[in-house]
Amino acid sequence: MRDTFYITTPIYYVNDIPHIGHAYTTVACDAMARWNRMKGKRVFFLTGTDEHGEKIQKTASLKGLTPRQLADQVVTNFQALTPALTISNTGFIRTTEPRHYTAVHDLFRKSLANGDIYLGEYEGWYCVPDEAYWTDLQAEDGKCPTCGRPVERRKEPSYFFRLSKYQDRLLKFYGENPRFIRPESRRNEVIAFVEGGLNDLSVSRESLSWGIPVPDAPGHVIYVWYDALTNYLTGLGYPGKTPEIDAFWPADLHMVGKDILRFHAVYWPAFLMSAGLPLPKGVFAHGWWTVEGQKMSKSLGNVVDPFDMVKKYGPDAFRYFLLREVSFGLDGDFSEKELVKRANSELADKLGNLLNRTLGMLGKYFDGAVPAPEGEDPADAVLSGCAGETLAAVDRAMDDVAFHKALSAVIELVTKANEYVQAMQPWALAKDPDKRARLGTVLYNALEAARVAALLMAPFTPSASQKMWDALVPGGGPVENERADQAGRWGGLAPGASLPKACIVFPKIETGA
Ligand code: ME8
Repeated sequence: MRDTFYITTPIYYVNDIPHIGHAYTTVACDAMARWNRMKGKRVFFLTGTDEHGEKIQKTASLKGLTPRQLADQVVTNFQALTPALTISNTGFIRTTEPRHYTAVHDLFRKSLANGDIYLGEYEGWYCVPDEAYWTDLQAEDGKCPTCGRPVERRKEPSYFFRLSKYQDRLLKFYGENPRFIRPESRRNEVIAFVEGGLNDLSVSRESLSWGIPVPDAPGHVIYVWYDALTNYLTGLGYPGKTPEIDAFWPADLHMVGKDILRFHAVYWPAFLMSAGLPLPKGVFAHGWWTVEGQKMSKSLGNVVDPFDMVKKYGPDAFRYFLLREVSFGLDGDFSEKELVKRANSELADKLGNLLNRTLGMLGKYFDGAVPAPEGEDPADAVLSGCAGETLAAVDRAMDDVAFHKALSAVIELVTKANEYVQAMQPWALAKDPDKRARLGTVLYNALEAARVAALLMAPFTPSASQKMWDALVPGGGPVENERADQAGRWGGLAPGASLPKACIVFPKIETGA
């Protein structure tokens, strides 16, 4: 098995500030990146901004700015989003960087040279917000089939990519790589789309100046999606023969929203095939959030600002909600009320409470010193068995990009641990000096379950997990440096260690209700 993992977010348009959709993809990638590091892999995690194209040019001119001024202003919000959400990305790419021009030119030239890109004339429809081309049939009512907004008629000389030539090769590739497009339902949609026939794709614009020039063709700029997709290579130093390209290409996972799957699962592999480059191993399309049951839109004024959420609830609760609330891949509804409910009932009442109350008892009965466990009652074996199963369940879930399943498995372990404490009644054991060894074992087991939970939560709630880790493993250093399979094994809590008498990681959120 390759010991590296390359994961990417889409690069975000700089025509507007970040919203929950951006936070969602980035947080999902971060959890995946962190988990793979905890599996001992070397991870490259790329995010960044998509700065060319008609949409950016239009927004800039409305604001009286040049596109570059707009990009330079807005990019700072996306750059600030990563620390705000405790994102562990290793690269950040802007498509206006010179290194990106080099990569796009190289890729484009390869397809020009082999005849896969040719000059023709484009006539059809264009959706500016989606930066997508449509045929008469696709845009039959004058609306974009993806977003429903009006399309514009276009007729201009254009370079085309011979997408039609790749139809069979793409279908063969999907057939041979059933995990390339996930989830399954989306895979079927893409296959049906490709089976329906592929037209050659316009990959340049003459009526636009804000883009990467077509090599040796003054007046033409490269289509923003051709430019944008190439970022995944630029981020590793392509076309240079860098150590990163060697170690990390092809990408393991391009995480995208469902609306931009076609670009990643059809166009991108075709561009790569044409250039003779290895194809990514997977594209996962996640669903969309509505907000309090309504479509999120500026006109409705219900756009969720991730900075706001972090300010109000902290990054851990926000991240937790995003990945816990919906089956990853399906659509979901965002509501602050539900966020607070989940954070209080699962993070504060279950996980936080397990840790804090057990530390409290350890302080009271053992002055904070971890006792050595003695013997194993059936109830102890059930709990340690459950921890082992949880580790395996999280591993499986992450392999399936099913964050909700990973988190519900951890919460299940915590629930079992709380029930164990309730059933063992350490406060009653403490009254009987003959039961001191048993009391020690019970507290050990409860704390050990909290330790395993803290470890397994680290990809999702990194700051809180670190606090829990510091409390349970004094001097243990960064939890993210741990190997899940080793540190997750039952019995890692060190007897004799001196632990704090309290640790509140998830304070209950007051609703005022
Ligand atoms: O599409 N819920 O950038 P972008 C969930 N530049 N996700 C949402 C969402 C919602 N309500 N609204 C948007 C682009 N998204 C291109 C990508 S990649 C080579 C180029 C998601 O800033 C959307 O699905 O418009 C997409 O994955 C992401 O936000 C970025 O959108």
